[in-house]
Amino acid sequence: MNVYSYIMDKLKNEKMHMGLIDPDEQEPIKAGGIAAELELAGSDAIMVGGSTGLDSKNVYLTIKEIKRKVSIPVIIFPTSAGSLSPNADAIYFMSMLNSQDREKIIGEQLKGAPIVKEMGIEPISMAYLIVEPGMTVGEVGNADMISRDDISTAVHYSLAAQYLGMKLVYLESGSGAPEPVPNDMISAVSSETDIPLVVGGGISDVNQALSVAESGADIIVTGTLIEEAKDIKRRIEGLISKIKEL
Ligand code: 1GP
Repeated sequence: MNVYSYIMDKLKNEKMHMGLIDPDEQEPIKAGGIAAELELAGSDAIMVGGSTGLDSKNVYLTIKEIKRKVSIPVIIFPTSAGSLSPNADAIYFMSMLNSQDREKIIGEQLKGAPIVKEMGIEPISMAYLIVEPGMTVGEVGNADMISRDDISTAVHYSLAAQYLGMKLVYLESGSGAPEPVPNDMISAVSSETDIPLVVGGGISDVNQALSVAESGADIIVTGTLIEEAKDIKRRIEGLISKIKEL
């Protein structure tokens, strides 16, 4: 399966939801169960990743269990070149463009590129932009965070990503952020750029997901909401069906 084509084909007709599973948060077998509920709820792909150092064996075992349970694509959302695994369908080959560390912009990618080639995983080039408050990923990534009212900087980074040939742009306010990326920033980036816009961080209910999607996000990512849900399918299926009605 070519995951990029799958994403682009789906986006012709509807918005997408991707559920984020952090391999450090549960045993692989449980991650498989969570993924199965997400697929039943209508999620379009499973992203596997976290903000802090992940052990590649754990990533491998988690993806193995997830793939046993679902047919939707499993995409690595990498922390570093050390957290890659050959059994994923694709990897977001991403650069934190607003990091102050060369390592996060091109260093990990330099280490990861030959591993991705060797493993034969499909790379999907993505700009990763950290918006305040940024939470753990903003800190770990030493991001020169985009202020919540600095819409033009968000647009300029996103345009630069497009002109560099990146396939997706991800506006990230950080896992567990008290609020998602502001709606006016999402709508400005969406209207000024031509590549699909992924938005995540702090989306904790249907209304927030809906306003993020209505503002112009093409792909909505939720992680904490899934981790905290008692009944994942019930909690997520309404959210997914609402964004797909747009
Ligand atoms: C983190 O954007 C994702 O990289 C998801 O954030 O955990 O707040 O849903 P949440």
